[in-house]
Amino acid sequence: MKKNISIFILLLALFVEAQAQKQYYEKHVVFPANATTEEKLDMASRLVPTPQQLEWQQMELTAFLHFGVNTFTGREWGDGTEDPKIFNPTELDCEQWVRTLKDAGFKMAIITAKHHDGFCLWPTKTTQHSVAASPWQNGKGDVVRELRDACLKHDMKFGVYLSPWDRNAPCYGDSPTYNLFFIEQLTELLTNYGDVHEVWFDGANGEGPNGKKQIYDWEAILATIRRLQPKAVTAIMGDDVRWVGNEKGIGRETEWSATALTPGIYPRSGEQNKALGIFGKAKDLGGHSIVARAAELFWYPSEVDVSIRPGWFYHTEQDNQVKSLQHLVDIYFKSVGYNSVLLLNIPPDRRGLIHENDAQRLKELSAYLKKSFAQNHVRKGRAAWQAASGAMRQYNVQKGALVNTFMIQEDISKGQRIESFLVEAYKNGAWHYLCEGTTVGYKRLVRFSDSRPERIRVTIRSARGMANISAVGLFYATPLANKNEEIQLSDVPLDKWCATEDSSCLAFDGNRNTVWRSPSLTTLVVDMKQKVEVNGFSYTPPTENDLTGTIYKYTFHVSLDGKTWEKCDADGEFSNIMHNPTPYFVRFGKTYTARYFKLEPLSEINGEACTAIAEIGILTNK
Ligand code: FUL
Repeated sequence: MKKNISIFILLLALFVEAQAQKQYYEKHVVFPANATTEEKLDMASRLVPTPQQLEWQQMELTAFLHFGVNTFTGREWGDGTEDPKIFNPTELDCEQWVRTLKDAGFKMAIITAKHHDGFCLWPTKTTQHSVAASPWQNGKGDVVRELRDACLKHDMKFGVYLSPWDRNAPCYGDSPTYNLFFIEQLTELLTNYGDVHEVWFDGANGEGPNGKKQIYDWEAILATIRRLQPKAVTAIMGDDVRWVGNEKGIGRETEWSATALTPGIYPRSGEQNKALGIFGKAKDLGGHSIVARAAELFWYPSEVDVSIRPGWFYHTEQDNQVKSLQHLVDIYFKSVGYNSVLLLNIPPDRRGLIHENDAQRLKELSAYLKKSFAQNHVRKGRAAWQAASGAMRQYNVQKGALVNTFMIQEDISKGQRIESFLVEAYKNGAWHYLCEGTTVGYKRLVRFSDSRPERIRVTIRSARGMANISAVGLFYATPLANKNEEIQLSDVPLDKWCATEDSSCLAFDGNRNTVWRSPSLTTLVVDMKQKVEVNGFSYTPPTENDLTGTIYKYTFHVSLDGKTWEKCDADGEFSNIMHNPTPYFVRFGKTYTARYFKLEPLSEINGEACTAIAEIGILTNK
């Protein structure tokens, strides 16, 4: 009898334990009004991804394909006035895109079905501004379909970027009408092309205070996606995938997928995020103090989007500016290795192909990653480990193995729980510090200098409840030399140049790290001291930290005598410069003979009255 009671109690205890373990919150959790910080952290530890968010995270490498009228105009943001006839790729081959990506280890391709210019890469019924009005395949072509078919054939997941901001649609800004128009476009994309795995809406709207103001009906837009493609994740202006906060390819070392950041599309987001003092670019989105003050949490993991080139669209002059292998590897460690998914943009060229230079770099990247992660030198690194704060586990290491990279993964289907960890190596009879880190999540990679440990021990310094560690690893990633991606910003030597007001001007000292600043919107006038054939210029904004003064709209003028000026035929806008502060190369429609030039800022990125120029250069070569 006594024995039976003990068995019963044991079973009951196991049952209660199992129930407690099982109580997970999928994607969203609301804290009871009187919850203590401990209770909140416990609930936070049981917040888990939806099945599609989990599948998305496991992809690690995804690709963006920016393609459209900008590919043919050389712009980054089209203004919607482009003639659809300019869209005419000569050798478009979506299979080449997908094969290139697949061989490089990418699991999904996301196409800009419509960028801000409003030009649609599929023959939509909603507007004339589409491939149907282009000479490509006599107006019978459909880029979205071709990519879709190639993805199906090569077993690649497929996603669409549909820009909410539309500079072509006449109804943009007439909110109810445009919402219907946008939902109709979305409906076409989500019904006619099979499974869509990610829908990407970006938040850009550069029209500013005097432009058209559109109030989006996010609820109806999201409901459309849930109805038509329930398995798709919605990104950025969505609530499944969060923008990391920059376009440089750099994630956060401390990255909580379980975050207090309310997705921007929820009407309550402004108020809630402000009350918590957090925003998309904030450093900490889910630490103790934030959870303590939050009323709800979201499983809202980070996606790192960055282009393999300086621009998002293909520009011939950037053929030699494809990011170096070293740079891409660094991006990999700071995205995938920082609990994020990497969304790397590889823009097809005017032929409609991934350019040889980009394809070559992708090959190098995949060879490097394959080689680096081919062999886990930790023995039994895949054995599951449940660890509370303070728990420690020793691992044997393959004899004599040289390592410089530590990997640790949590089984996030049971939540993200680790707050910090320490790794030590046993060598020559003693334990030595090897590396440490904060959050883990799906995957955390930490690099350290070369070592040959006999054993390692991993300590979970702090966890929210019981962490579920699914893998621990040690690898060797060959260090790569820092390859200079320095680019030529001016075809005309700068040494004789003179600014009319300031002869030692930092705007043309050949150093991108020094910035010429003015406390007003100031026109920079330069005497090049020689006559040159000018067909463009480059503008480099301050690229680090303080972007204040970055020019958004401008005019550019040239002169032979410094008195009579001619306005050059230029875009007048450094599109997307706020999020992508890299050198901008502007080519004019014609060549001007000039000795003087002036750059007149019309507006600053945040509407401030100040100017900053890190470098300015003159382009002469076609
Ligand atoms: C930004 C856009 O403005 C860029 O052109 C690009 O599409 C990038 C991925 O998102 O917000």
